[in-house]
Amino acid sequence: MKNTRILLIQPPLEDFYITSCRTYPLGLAFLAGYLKPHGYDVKIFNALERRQGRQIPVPAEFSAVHKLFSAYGLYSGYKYFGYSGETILRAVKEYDPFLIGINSNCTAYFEQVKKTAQLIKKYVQVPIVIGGHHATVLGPEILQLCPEIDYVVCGEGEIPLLELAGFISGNRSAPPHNILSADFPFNASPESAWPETTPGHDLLNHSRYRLGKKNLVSTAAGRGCSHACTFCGVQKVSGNKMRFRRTDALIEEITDCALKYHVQVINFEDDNLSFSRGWFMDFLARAQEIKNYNIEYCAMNGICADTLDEEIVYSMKQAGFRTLNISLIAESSRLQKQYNRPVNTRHIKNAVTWAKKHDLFTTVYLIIGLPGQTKKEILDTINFVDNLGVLIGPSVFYPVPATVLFEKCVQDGLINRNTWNQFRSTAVNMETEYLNRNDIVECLAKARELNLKKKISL
Ligand code: B12
Ligand code: SF4
Repeated sequence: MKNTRILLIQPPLEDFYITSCRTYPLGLAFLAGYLKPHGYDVKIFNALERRQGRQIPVPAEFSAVHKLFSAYGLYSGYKYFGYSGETILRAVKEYDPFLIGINSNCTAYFEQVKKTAQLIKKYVQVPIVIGGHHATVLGPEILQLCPEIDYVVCGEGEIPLLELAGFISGNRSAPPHNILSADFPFNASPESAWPETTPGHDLLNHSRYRLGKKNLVSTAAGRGCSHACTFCGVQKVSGNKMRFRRTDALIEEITDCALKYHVQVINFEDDNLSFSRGWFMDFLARAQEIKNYNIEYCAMNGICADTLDEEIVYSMKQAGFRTLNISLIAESSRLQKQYNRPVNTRHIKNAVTWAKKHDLFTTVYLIIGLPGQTKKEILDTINFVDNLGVLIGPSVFYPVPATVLFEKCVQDGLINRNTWNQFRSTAVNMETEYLNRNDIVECLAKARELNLKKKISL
């Protein structure tokens, strides 16, 4: 009998921290949800479902920042998160797939993708394909660096992976679209096609994904973002044309999750969930119709505050949202313009006013250490958010390959494009004429301290 098994792997990672409530392998779940009705058996192995980290020695390139973190009481050390290589290898041997897919979204974690591919290929001769943001933007370099990886998918993976599976199993003779490999020339599909599909939540172990005591599922209602913030990599994978799923399908997915897996929290990982007012209001109205399932909604990736109005915020509350996460990035209008941000302080103030009125717990995200940003501008942003009486969500700037800002940082000599494992917040790897590492970590600690005080008084 023909082998129709495809194994999709979320590899382990090494860092100072992990966001344990957001380890749901959503990209892989979407791929599985698309492949299964086409006759393939699919298994998802999420190494990160094992959330406890194992302390490992701090790599030399992070020892300076580690000392700084310790001085400010941030992070408890450098860790390996996820199942071991042996466990991954055992899962591969047991399942015996004809094709293996590995997620490679983050450039900083490519080393673990490479190690996983190398370990598998040492013992099992199965074609390996990777996809995700990192794979999309650095395909040629990846194939050169890691011959154990046979194929690299660029962009959304559903159609290319299905075509590749058909090609490898002999059901298709034409080379698949949007795939780099030594086997065939690159065959770009002009359309960034997303065949609407529902993630394969049935393949995941739902006791592993929790928010507090509640089972959590992540999903996405749409793809793409029509904005073009210069630091953001979203468009490279999903383009700038917003596409939303049918609300019927989404409501069915949510009801299914509630009934079959006792899910009580649905987390949207969309980049622009409220972009279309009509679509969003329709969804919120439909969500109110299924309130008997007691689902709590959240959008941890953030909602664009410029798309909100009081009626939307009220309807979010009515539907089951308890939190509102919005991104300001920087308070200064000069920086907002420089980074092409659609959101300004007026949008944030309005959203916070409505959220308070309708009792949504709000977090405002901001970035510390952007090129061109001064220490005063960071502290002004922190104080602006603090004075609104909401939680501050600080993130240290990390350069994302193939973005406008990344190229500018390389040009200005601020970063080296080849230091892949540095492109993460915790590397704090970019000092500018206005900011050194100490300033950045000091500001991060300041934001944390203000949050702690607020939590005590809330
Ligand atoms: C949700 C999210 C997270 C979640 C984790 C999600 C998870 N469980 O893996 C959290 C919040 C933990 C996270 C953290 C980080 N993230 Co993040 N994250 C995202 C976000 C917003 C959405 C990802 C998602 O689920 N999309 C929805 C699914 C359906 O799409 P997808 O994952 O892209 O999958 C599709 C394709 O990529 C492709 N594909 C994906 N995998 C595979 C595998 C195969 C085999 C194939 C064929 C195809 C394929 O097909 C899928 C379906 O079409 C993206 C931005 C974005 N919109 O892509 C950033 C993004 C992936 N993150 C990014 C980064 C850098 C990080 C951090 C490293 C930043 C930091 N703090 O240093 C941290 C990691 C910190 C840590 N220690 O955990 C960058 C990656 C850029 C890069 N090249 O490095 C992105 C692109 C955001 C950006 N700044 O532009 N992230
Ligand atoms: S609005 Fe958000 S998702 Fe869209 S380009 Fe800007 S940062 Fe990226």
